[in-house]
Amino acid sequence: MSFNNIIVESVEGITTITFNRPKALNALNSELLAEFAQAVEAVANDEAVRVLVLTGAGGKAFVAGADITELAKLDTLKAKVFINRGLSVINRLTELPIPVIAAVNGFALGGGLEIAMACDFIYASEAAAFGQPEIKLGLIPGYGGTQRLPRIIGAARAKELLYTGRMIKAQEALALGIVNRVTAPEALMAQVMATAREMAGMGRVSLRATKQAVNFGLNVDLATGLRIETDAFALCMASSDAKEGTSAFLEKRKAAFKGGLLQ
Ligand code: DAK
Repeated sequence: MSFNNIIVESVEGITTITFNRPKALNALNSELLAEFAQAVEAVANDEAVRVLVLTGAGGKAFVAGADITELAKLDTLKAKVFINRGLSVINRLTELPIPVIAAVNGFALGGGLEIAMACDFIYASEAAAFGQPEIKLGLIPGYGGTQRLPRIIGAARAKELLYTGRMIKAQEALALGIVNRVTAPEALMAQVMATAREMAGMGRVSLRATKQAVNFGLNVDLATGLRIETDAFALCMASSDAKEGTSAFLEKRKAAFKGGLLQ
């Protein structure tokens, strides 16, 4: 597959999608969103992919939001296509059965922050900056910003950022819990890849079950969440990975997870 606005690379089960419109700070236009959706779909259908990483080209931005030039020209019908395309790819990201890491190397604004927040977690470079500036355009976030940001940092802190459109730097994002780790810009991808490799070596079934238990559990009461975890645990026990993981421990060797259910 070849694309005009993204780069897709796979190494040892880790696929990296790089947003690649550096002249427009990787802003999301319709063509980029369509290509991104296609690439995420390919990842979803490829059993060999164990971890997905998202990042931005050009060293200045992850994604500086929706393409404002295009946004300004949308009529109602085109706006609907733009909305659906963006929302469906963001939903697809959260539903992927594998870990997804956002490697934020610069501006993650508007739709860019929303994509990053839909990933499982974010690593950022010291040069990163985050914000939901839609209010300054007379808009509000449209890809989940009013919902995910308060869930991550709390309603009051989220409202301050959403009402002012203020940009925050990586260290503040770290303190707020938006990002898991901040690195020197040149160390970002190595750190991300080290964590990706660590996760890629885990069992596919237990990774998927963990992700689903956390994601579904966040939207329900604790008792229901615990039931979701119990069912997910039972599923793992039926997998060859659980047999391999426990046997490897008892035999004092490294587990070699193959994924898949017991025959
Ligand atoms: N769109 C288009 N072009 C952009 C852009 C963007 N979002 N951000 C930057 N660029 C372009 C600039 O226009 C400039 O192009 P040239 O003038 O060189 O041709 C080039 O990238 C470099 O940018 P600057 O010269 O401005 O660079 P600076 O370092 O001075 O400033 C900046 C960087 C990131 C602070 C600044 O560019 C900026 O404020 N950019 C806009 C950020 C922004 O407001 N982002 C939020 C967009 S709104 C929806 C769902 C979601 C959304 C909408 C609808 N539905 C469900 C309906 C999402 C909305 C958004 O994301």
